[in-house]
Amino acid sequence: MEITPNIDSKQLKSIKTELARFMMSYKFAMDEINTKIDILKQEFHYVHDYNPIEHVKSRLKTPESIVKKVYRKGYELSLPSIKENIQDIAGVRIICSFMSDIYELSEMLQNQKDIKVIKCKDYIKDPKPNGYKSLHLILQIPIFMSDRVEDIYVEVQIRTIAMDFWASLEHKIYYKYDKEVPLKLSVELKEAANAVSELDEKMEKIQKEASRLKEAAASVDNSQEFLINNERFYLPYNFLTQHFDLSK
Ligand code: 0O2
Repeated sequence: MEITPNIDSKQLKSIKTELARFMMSYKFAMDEINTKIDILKQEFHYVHDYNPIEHVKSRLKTPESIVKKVYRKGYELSLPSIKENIQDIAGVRIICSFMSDIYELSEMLQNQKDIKVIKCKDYIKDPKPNGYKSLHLILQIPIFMSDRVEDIYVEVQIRTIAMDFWASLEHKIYYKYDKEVPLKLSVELKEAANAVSELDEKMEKIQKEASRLKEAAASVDNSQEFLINNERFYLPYNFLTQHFDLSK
């Protein structure tokens, strides 16, 4: 026989408020990281003249899946234990164009003063046995609320479009077979992961070559390209050398 604990409406209301406040702090932390990423994206666009971020996805783990993870990992079921042990309640995934963008963005985030880097798992240099590649960061960020400051964990996954394509498909197959993927499919997925890595390396090379050619072209036509407020324009070098202090 199931025993239903006796909770009166006042207690229920107070539990609801506490849970809502708990989840809200993760939403704020996620929003904060998203804003930081958006600023980096815009700044990167100006400095490097291309957009390194294809898109950003974020999600909050549902209370049900938090509780499932607590049981699966054998942690104590209490809010302080959840706060300390479940570090991916707030998750942000950044999809980049090229592999080098991943490390550049990761550095930019890690160098921000209010961010504390708790863990960095580099599944790109050291892929998972199934071929999974991605850079995972567990960051901690202070959230300033009306009556307190909370340090909140956010998991940031950074990967290329190709890595993301592979991971989404693998994730679907993994759940389709209820986590018991037939050997033949695992082998094929591993081969696909190798093809993804080759593609990423090739795209990186093409990108480097394209920027080299662009720089060479700019030096031949004696002008420098500028991108300000999304408008591109060219100024001759002799104008720049005459009118700007280049000794700085
Ligand atoms: P969801 O819905 O994406 O959040 P832990 O997080 O503590 O359970 P671990 O192994 O330390 O376990 O975490 P890790 O390696 O940082 O991976 C956590 C997340 O990375 C997963 O979240 C996935 O999003 C992604 N991930 C890790 N390995 C794989 C993989 O082999 N294939 C795919 N497609 N994704 C992977 P969740 O919790 O599984 O789910």
